[in-house]
Amino acid sequence: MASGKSSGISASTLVIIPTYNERENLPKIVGRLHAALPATHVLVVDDGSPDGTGEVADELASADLDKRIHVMHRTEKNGLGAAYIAGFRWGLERGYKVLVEMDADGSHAPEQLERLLEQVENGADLAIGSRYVPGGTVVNWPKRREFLSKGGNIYCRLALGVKVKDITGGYRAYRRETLEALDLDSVESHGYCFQVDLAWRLINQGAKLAEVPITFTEREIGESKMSGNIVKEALLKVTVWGMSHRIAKVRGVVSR
Ligand SMILES: Nc1nc2c(ncn2[C@@H]2O[C@H](COP(=O)(O)OP(=O)(O)OP(=O)(O)O)[C@@H](O)[C@H]2O)c(=O)[nH]1
Ligand SMILES: [Mg+2]
Repeated sequence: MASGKSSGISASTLVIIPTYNERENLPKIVGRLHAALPATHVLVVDDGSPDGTGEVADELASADLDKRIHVMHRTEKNGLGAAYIAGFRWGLERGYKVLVEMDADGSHAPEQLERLLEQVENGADLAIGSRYVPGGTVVNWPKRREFLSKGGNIYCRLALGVKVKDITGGYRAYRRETLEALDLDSVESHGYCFQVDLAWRLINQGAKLAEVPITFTEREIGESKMSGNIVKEALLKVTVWGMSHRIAKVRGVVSR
């Protein structure tokens, strides 16, 4: 049972879990979430997983007498970004006050969600669970994967001139007004880049971002959906955003 003060806000929190082939992971993560914060609602956004994750999600939903689990079935695998946008819309329409991004693979510990919610309660527009602030850690990551993530974050900081340490991190809590202020229709990024895209838009709109340390654990079951294309997309877009911003600054169009 949650003991901290964010157990209040968790009652109006929607945790969005995008899934593609996560049939073994999904029941575990939802179980852990409800053990940690029983009042939170969950929206599983499944892109027609061939392994039957969508059906597993439906079973979880119908077995939950408290009706906290919801499932959105999409027919095409359209990437993490599109799944989250659809999930945000669904949650905003239903009045949730905080919308959370959480992977299904166990990398984001539900037991640490309270830390993120506390930041939102204390005034953050977006709380990012961070691997790279003091206290943040990564467990069981191959060196190559860690290098890619750390390198990507350093590149983002340099190219965009931002201070956020884990701008690619995907464990997040958004205050609903934060998402309402974004033009979600115009977000086209798919993989990691989606996380950078939203944070970058919010920083430029003057939103208040907070990073809280998390323990990120490599998935034990199932396959990663990371690909070369996801890395390329991020590299290209971040470079373009950074350069456009610099040009706008030189022209005096933006001040930051
Ligand atoms: N609905 C949907 N979910 C996706 C898609 N791609 C990835 N996911 C989910 O997004 C979450 C993160 O995907 P992962 O494969 O773990 O990718 P990652 O965490 O970026 O990469 P790793 O660090 O290698 O695990 C998981 O819950 C996936 O099932 C997609 O196209 N559609
Ligand atoms: Mg993962």
